[in-house]
Amino acid sequence: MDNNSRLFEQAKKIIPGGVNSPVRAFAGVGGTPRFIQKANGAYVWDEDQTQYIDYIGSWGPAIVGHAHPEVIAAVCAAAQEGLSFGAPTANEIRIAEEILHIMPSMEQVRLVSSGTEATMSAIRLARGFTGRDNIIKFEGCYHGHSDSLLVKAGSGLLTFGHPSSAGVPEDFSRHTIVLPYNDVEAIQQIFAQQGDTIAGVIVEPIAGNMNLIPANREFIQALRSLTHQYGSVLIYDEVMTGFRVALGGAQSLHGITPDLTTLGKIIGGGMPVAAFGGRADIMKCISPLGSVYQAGTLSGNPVCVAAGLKTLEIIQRPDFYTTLSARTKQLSEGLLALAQQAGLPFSSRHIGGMFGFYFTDNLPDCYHDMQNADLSLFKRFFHSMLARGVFFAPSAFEAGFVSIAHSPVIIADTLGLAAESFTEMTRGI
Ligand code: HOZ
Repeated sequence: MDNNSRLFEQAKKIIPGGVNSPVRAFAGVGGTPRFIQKANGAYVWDEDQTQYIDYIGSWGPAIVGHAHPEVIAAVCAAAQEGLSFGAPTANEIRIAEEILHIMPSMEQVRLVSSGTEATMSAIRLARGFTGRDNIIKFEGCYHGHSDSLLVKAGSGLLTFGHPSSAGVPEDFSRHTIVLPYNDVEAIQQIFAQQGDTIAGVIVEPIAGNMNLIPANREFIQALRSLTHQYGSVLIYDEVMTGFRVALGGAQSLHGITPDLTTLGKIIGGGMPVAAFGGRADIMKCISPLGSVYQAGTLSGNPVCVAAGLKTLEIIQRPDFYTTLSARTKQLSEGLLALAQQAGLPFSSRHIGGMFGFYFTDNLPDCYHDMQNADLSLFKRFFHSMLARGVFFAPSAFEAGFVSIAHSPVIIADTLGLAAESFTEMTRGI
């Protein structure tokens, strides 16, 4: 038995499903999860010493490549000074200043440890600020696993075909109104009916949890103007897209100023850091200034903040995003051309350092459209690429991530292997 299989069997006995986060279990594609031993640049190695070109990138954070020497040095230096103090540090001010500079819609920011904490806190804050209970989210968008947000969600919930979670009392979810993504009429209608009960609207402005579906301009503008009109809080969940689709996130591409923004992944550079922030008048409702409570022993952890600060410094170097986008385009358009040559139903899109592909000819615009993608073709492609040493996300519903360490040669290698996989797949159709 190989090491990955042996470890999976061992893990399943003591960890539910053998994993500490569901999508990792490979349940969406079948087979044995790879247990990762180490990672460097664009590559990861499993416990059988097999090398893979990695397009998961720790689900987004690894934008400068795995184990970037400057990030590792910053982490080691911070660790020498102590791992956690439970008291404020000067570097928390530096990273807050950096974040506010990159995302000017944020006038104040608070650090937390995970995207789930960030979105959960933003929702509580929107409710506390407005004194209203209802929130709106969109079908197929995933905002972490807090109770109010686990309704018709994307990511692992789509992967496993249970879009809402058990264990969420109906009393909680009845305050979550779920609408179709990119549907202007639906949002207009609900605001006309009950706009003055709506505390906030939370949206993935470019959804990365139903692969990669951008919100269209009309939809985004409707969200902004309706939330203004009714005094609701517009929350941009940029945990995935922040510093990823562009330095300033999706809001910089849309030219929209949300009231609150949630961040995660890249701001920790591979360590657990996330944040929520926005308008100062709203942020002032947070404890200790206001009555909305939120706290965390490891919030602003010094070692994690050191990794985040160094990562934010690297991504602001000249040409970082032009290079990253060009590499992502090379991959996404290359895959599309090869799949079309092979006569397979396929579509793909890319924004900044993020890409998505679907085994259907028409690019989906919402959760409903996604049902047309052929999941069995995805599974075959996933395994065929994995066997050739390329690691895509083990779910048809997760976006892919390119890092600055993915050189044009590495991407060309990936495309060469994809050509083999597509040819292999056409034999079985
Ligand atoms: N929720 C993440 C994907 N959108 C998966 C996180 C993980 O398994 O690490």
